Amino acid sequence: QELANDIHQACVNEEFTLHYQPQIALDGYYITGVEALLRWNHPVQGLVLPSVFVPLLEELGLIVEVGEWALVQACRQNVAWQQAGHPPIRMAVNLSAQQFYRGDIVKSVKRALEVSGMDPQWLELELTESLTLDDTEVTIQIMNDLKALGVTLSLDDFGTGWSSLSYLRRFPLDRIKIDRTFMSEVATEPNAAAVVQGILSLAQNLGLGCVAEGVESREQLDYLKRQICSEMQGFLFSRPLAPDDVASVLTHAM
Ligand code: G
Ligand code: G
Ligand code: MN
Ligand code: NA
Repeated sequence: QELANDIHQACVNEEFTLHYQPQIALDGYYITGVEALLRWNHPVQGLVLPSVFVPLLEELGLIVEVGEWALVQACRQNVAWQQAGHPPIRMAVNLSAQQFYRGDIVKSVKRALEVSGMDPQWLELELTESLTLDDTEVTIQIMNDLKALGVTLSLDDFGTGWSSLSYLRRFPLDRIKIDRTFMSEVATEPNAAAVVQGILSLAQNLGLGCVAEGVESREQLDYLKRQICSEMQGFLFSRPLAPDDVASVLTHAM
C-alpha cells in the first residue's frame, strides 16, 4: 500500500544500502567473508528490513534492478576494503529467483565484476532453494555459466526446501548454508542436532563447504565445534554491520 508507493521513490532516490554480516572460521575465529544484506533507509520509518521489502520488490518487479545495484555495490565495497589494505575476504550476495530467471544474471554478474574490478574468486552468489523449483536444466545451465566467470555458489537456507538432497547432487555448488531454524534448536533438541550432523557429513562427503547460520549462543558454538563445520554466521559473533564498522573489525582481525 503506502510502502509500495514509497519503494518506487526509493529506487529513484537511492535509499537502499547494504550492511554486511561477518562469516567466521571455526578453527580460529577469523573473518572469512561477509554476507551483503540489503537495507532500506526509509525517510520516515528509518531502516526497513528486507523481510518486509524484498517480497515487495519481487511483487513489483523491481528486484532485478535493485539486485543489480546491490551486486555492483557489494563488489565495489570488497575492492575498497582490499585497496585499504585489509586481507581479501569473500563477498556473498543474495540472489532472488526473479534475478535468476527474468534478468540476465550472467550478464549482470559479469558487468559488476568489470565495473568494480573485483577478482571473481572472492564473489559468492547465494541461491535459495525456492529458485530451484523451476526448470532444473535451465537452472544448472545458468549456474555453470556463472561458475565459468570464476565466482562461487552457495545454497542458502539449506534444509528448508523439500527436495534439497537431489539438488546437492546435481548443482555445481561450492557451499551450503544451514538454515538458522536448525541452529536455534541444536543445543536443546537431540533431533535437531542429529539433522545438522547429518547435513554436515553429507556436505563433507560431497566436498562442499558449510556455513552454520543464526549462531546466537555459546552452547550452539560448542555444539558446532564438535562437528565438521568450517564456518559460522550469527549474532554471537556479529550482527550485520555498516561498511565502516566492518572495516574496523577487519583491522582488528589483522
Ligand atoms: O537482513 P535480513 O535477515 O532481514 O535478510 C532477510 C532476507 O532478505 C535474507 O535472507 C535474504 O534472502 C534477503 N535479502 C537480503 N539482501 C538481499 C539482496 O541484496 N537481494 C536479495 N534478492 N535478497 C536479499
Ligand atoms: O535469508 P538469509 O539467510 O540470506 O539472511 C540472513 C538473515 O538472518 C539476515 O537478515 C540476518 O539479519 C539474520 N540473522 C543473521 N544472524 C542471525 C542470528 O544469529 N539470529 C537470527 N535470529 N537472525 C540472524
Ligand atoms: Mn543469505
Ligand atoms: Na539463509
